[in-house]
Amino acid sequence: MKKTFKSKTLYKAARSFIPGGVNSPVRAFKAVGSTPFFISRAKGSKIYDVDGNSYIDYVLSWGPMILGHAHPKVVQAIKKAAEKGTSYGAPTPLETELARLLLTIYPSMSMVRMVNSGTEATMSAIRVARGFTGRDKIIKFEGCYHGHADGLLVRAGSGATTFGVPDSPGVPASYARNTITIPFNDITAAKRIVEKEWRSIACVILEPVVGNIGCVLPKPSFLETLRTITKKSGIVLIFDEVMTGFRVALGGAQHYYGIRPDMTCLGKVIGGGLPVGAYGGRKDIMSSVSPEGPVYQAGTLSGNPLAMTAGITTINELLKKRTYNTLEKNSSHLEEGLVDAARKAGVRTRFYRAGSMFCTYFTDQDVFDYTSAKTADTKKFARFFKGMLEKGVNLAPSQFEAGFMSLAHTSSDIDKSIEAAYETLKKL
Ligand code: HOZ
Repeated sequence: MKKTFKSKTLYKAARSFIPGGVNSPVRAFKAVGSTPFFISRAKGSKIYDVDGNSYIDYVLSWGPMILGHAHPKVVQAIKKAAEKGTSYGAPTPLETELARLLLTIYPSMSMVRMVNSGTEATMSAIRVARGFTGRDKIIKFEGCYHGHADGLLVRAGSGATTFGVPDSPGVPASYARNTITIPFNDITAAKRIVEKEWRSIACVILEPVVGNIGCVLPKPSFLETLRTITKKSGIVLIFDEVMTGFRVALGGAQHYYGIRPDMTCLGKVIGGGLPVGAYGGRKDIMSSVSPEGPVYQAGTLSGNPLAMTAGITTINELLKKRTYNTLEKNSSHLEEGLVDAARKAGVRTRFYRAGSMFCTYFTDQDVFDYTSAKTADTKKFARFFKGMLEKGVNLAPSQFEAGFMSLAHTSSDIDKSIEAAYETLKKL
């Protein structure tokens, strides 16, 4: 058994001061009937806890550490930037440089605004879509999680699904009324609602691959048809690529599936592990953002020099040759191993992967939306999670979160993880 004394003591102390002892719900390990380990440091593919245990990490800060933890170039760049000051609340050339990189890699965006998190990106994008169209309603899909803004916590994924509160108390009914939810991949329902209500619908927002109920892939033509019907009715199509950006492909799911959304939300990776989000899109839409246009959105820490530096350095590393071949090689290695381990151990699972994000569901049914994701046996998942942790492999502590691969994972890390999975699955 791993030592956990220090983590347990720290968790107890944290609970006296912080709700649930954590600053974001899923990381409390409640969904897997356990308590969290407290981190002392992380490097490359590994994360280390205060009790001296090390883990091969597939959480990667929920996605952004695509180069691996504490990448030397990113660390060096942040150190140098910090010496010049940590925040100015005034423009810097770094913001333009990161914006230029993003617009080159995501050509659907002609302009982009930096914010501090994915939540800020999606809530701002929706406000802009509403301001631009003069319409109030939005369409979102069940299980898609777009951060915790009011009106988006309706049938939401991530912690909201994990803890069984997809509709959070505290969200006024009047807000939620403007959010129409549809099952993911249900194009018939989307068509029906758009046909009936398009005059009042500002935008359709979705995670093109749903990372917040595991890893749910779009059915063929789902995204294309959404694109066609939204275009026809002047509805702004927003791709929330906070998870899928730089993960499904360098150019995100929009590049992979060949769809040009009107607006895109990014986060995680573009801050190289520091708090950043961004939203951008068509020039006519983005021109409505203040001070160019009337839609207000602001932030002192937006475009923060440390975050911009970490983002630029990370993206420049990702732009190097063969990066995505390596990510694909690592990810398919893990996929083959995990699928094989489950088969050999006689445990029924469904495995899904989009680029370097993935999920093993403990179900024998195909997973294509929220309802089918919920067929997964969460108790079995919890046993799997704990077994893996005990063997030094860190997965997200919920059946309804994606796993992530990094460039720092070695073949030996992956083989060890597959072996750990087989040993754990055998005993489930
Ligand atoms: N909801 C986040 C992932 N989908 C988890 C954030 C965190 O706990 O850091």
